[in-house]
Amino acid sequence: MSNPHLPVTQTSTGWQLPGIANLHSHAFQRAMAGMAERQSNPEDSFWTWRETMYRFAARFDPDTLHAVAAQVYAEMLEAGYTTVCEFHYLHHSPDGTPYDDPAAMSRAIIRAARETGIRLTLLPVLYMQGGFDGRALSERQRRFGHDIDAYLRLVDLLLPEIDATVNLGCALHSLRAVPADAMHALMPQLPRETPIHIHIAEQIGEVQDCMAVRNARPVEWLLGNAAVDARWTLVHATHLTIEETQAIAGSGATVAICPTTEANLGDGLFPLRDYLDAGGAWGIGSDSHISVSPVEELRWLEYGQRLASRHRNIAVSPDSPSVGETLLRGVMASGAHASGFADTGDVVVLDGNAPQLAGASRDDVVDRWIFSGNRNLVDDVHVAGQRVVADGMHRDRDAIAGRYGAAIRKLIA
Ligand code: NGQ
Ligand code: ZN
Repeated sequence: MSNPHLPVTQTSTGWQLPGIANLHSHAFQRAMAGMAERQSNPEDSFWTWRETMYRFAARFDPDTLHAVAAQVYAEMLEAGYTTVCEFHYLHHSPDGTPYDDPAAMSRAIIRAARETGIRLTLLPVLYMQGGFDGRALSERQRRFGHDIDAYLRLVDLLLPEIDATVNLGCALHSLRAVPADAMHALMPQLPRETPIHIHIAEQIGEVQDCMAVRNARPVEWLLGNAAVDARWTLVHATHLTIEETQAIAGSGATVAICPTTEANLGDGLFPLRDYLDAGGAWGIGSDSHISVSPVEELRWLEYGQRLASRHRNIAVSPDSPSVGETLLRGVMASGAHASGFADTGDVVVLDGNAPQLAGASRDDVVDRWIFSGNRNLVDDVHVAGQRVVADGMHRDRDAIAGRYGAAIRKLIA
């Protein structure tokens, strides 16, 4: 069955699809992908990974951040992502002192996006405390921190950067990191259309701490204390009751699911089937960049559900029996709200000569793309009318990889 709302068309060279939005990225973490896969402690978990990540985060400066962001953005484009929502919290110098230009790290991200040609929604992150109990930022967290006034000054510095391919939103790191009164103080000061992103309910420990301090589960608390609507993107939202699952769907918010990172960090499984039944909006993010591939995110989103339910073909609906099409349609429906970019016209062209797509038709090409093989089939990518990837290669692939290699050697020295 073909669906008129999915703009997949056959061209003379291949299959043209809409560009995909990556709803959640911490660009700097690309530089440590694959470097936290050795056991350091029998109790290794999200929280021990976080310590490793903090040690790594402490080494960045604007130049190394720029080099790493350019690399991961070029990889995203080659994989078919045309927009990235960058959840950016490495704001200050390592000891927490702001740079001479307090927006220096944000500008490094913006420069990487402009050079690579990816559409960027920069989400400067508000990060104020080290946990639900209000404890101070740890030494490693100091470079993330702002009070509300300093945060709003950062936003003011960044507003002039907005143009056709750079947008600005706002992020609250998590309920752990932003006290309730600060959240209430900030909300009325944000422009009305601003996308708002927040990490939420990723770990059981976080749910327990929230219950202990705020007397409610994280999603329950957020929905009860903020005017959550389609402007909001809830990142992860892994640990939900059925009531919370349905309430997010009813709010119009988007859930940014990051299947490969959530698997890598041992987070748990998002209740996809219940959420789809409730009509919820969702998209995908590559988050820690343990993988940079919409194919792998969508494939593992479905596979996680199959493994847990011991059934097949979960992400479907009566009028959309194809898993691949259902997934792609979900991702396309959420991009505009989560990123603030509507009707981009950005396109991705899959290699029409790839064996994986031999004899494909409009009705099965998306399923074949997502579920067969591991060769990247993305040939060309056009963003804002520019061809940024041709024959599978980003236009500056080699120069960007060269600068990335030098940055990594500096970071791990
Ligand atoms: C982050 N990443 O901010 O990079 C987080 C870890 C935290 C993910 N949650 C830190 N995947 O949540 O405190
Ligand atoms: Zn994250």
